[in-house]
Amino acid sequence: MAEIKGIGGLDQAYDGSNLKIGIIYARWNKEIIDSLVSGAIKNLKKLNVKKENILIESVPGSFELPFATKKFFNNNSDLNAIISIGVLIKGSTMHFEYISNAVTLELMSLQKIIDIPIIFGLLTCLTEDQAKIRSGLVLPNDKNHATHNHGEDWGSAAVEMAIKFIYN
Ligand code: DLZ
Repeated sequence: MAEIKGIGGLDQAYDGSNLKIGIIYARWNKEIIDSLVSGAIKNLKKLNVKKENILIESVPGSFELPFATKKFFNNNSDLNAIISIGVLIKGSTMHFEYISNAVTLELMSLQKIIDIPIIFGLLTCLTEDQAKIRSGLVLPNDKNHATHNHGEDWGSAAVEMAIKFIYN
């Protein structure tokens, strides 16, 4: 069985009680998205980010994430980090290849423009099962398959990045 890797333990204890974190997610592949967003919120709260300091917005699909992440920050410039979440699943056209690459590069370079960390919450999967396994969902035909919710790691990464590089 293939191992699903995650962030593992954090390198130190983090207290996110002074942080304001944004989550922006694309609504395609909703079941998987919901699990990832819940995972991110779970770990933000675990690291003491207050509920009222977690701002959440959605967009139709992953293609919209770079533009919307920038506007989200412009409208909430006190955010210390933003987690941009989308789930792209390869279909029978070239959509997946174009969007995966474009969104990744745009989010990467957007960090330099808005000058806060953007946590890369884009799953780029070849099958829906791959995406489910990486969002902590149980596969209907393989209940014993190991899963890992990457959303939880993204929540932790947002707090670590914000504390180390923004709020200190
Ligand atoms: C059109 C499309 C397709 C085929 N697949 C996905 C997907 O797997 N994940 C996702 O987040 N969005 C998908 N979209 C929607 C596009 O990202 C975008 O929302 C629309 O093309 C409108 O700009």
